[in-house]
Amino acid sequence: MKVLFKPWLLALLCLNVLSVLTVPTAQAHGEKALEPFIRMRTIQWYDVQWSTQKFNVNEEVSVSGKFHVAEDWPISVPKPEASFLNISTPGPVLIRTERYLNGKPWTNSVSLEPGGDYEFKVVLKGRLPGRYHIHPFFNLKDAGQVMGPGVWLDIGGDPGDFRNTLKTINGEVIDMESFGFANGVFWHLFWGVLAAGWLLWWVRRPLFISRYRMLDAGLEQELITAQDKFIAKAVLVGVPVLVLALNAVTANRYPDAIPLQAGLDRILPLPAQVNAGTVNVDAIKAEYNVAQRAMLLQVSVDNRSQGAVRIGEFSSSNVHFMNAELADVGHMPGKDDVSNNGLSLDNNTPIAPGEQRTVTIEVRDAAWESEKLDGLIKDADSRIGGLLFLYDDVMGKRYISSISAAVIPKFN
Ligand SMILES: [Cu+2]
Repeated sequence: MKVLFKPWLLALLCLNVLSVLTVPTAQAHGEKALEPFIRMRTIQWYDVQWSTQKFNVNEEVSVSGKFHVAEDWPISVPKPEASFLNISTPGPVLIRTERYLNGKPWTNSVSLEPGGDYEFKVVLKGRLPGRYHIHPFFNLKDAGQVMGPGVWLDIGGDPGDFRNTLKTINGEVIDMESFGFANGVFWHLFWGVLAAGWLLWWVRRPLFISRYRMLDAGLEQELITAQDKFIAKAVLVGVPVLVLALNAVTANRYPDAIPLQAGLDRILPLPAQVNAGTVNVDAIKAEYNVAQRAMLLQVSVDNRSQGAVRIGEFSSSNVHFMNAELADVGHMPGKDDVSNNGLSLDNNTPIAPGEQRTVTIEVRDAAWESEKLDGLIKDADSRIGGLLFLYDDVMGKRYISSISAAVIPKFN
């Protein structure tokens, strides 16, 4: 075989390699695709952290954190009456072994209460080695997925070492990686062959046009033979009988089985925070300056706590805007998508106990654009939502307020 040198092919190849090399390391996989008002005003994640980001196959890792369910839940998003916390992974690289909500074992979906705070923990086990981008996320029934903060996990080791055995209620130890595999393959093939055979039985004969002509000629009696009718009757009776018989065989063989659960777990939100009512924050208005990529939030802070508080952070859609003035006190967020020093106040003096102050917060950062949060002003629901973190450094306390306000865009 003669190999021809094709310059255009080489050029194409170079271009390809170049595009791979120059691709930015940040990867998007849909977390920014959801409308900003859903990302900002449904599940508000905070304090999310991983026990480790480097581990081996078979080793356990846990992700824990909290989330607030926004009071100002968007009107167009169905209420979180059935919600499931899951982990987004590129394929079966981890297995989930345990999951908790507010310290309680959590198997099914749960109904979340707007205004409530919850604490979660998910335990996972490494299955396939590699470097993966992983998020905890919520599946909200009829609304879709709301992503939590993402991290990179490095799983080392040998995939052959992976063990996933468990003990059944009868005391039998089974390997979950292969248990029932042959059985599953057999039944898929069995029904597949039966269905394909039934189709072929009809398809092998002349099809639409010729049958239509016969119908037109009044020969419909000849379209279906006595043999066709016999086979149809055999299938009609045989399939249900087979299903019922095999079901009886299975039930007999595994008498102690727990059915797949389809109910809802009932887990109430954490008791109202001790700080509730001690520092009240009310958002008055919000203005977004498109050219400056700056959100101006006017909030009224009513400090009824015992100590002076300072605004340290505004967090929305897993973006943490930190008050640069407070960076020294070490309120750094967890390993989240973005964190920065984009927050500044018109008055940085601590808000004294008993003081009621209207504060203008400027959150100026390219993240509004890069995280596609500025799409808010083009939405039919232009309301911003997020968590405002206030700190009492003397008492070592943190107060969290979920705020929301309608956003007025400014174009100059
Ligand atoms: Cu991600």
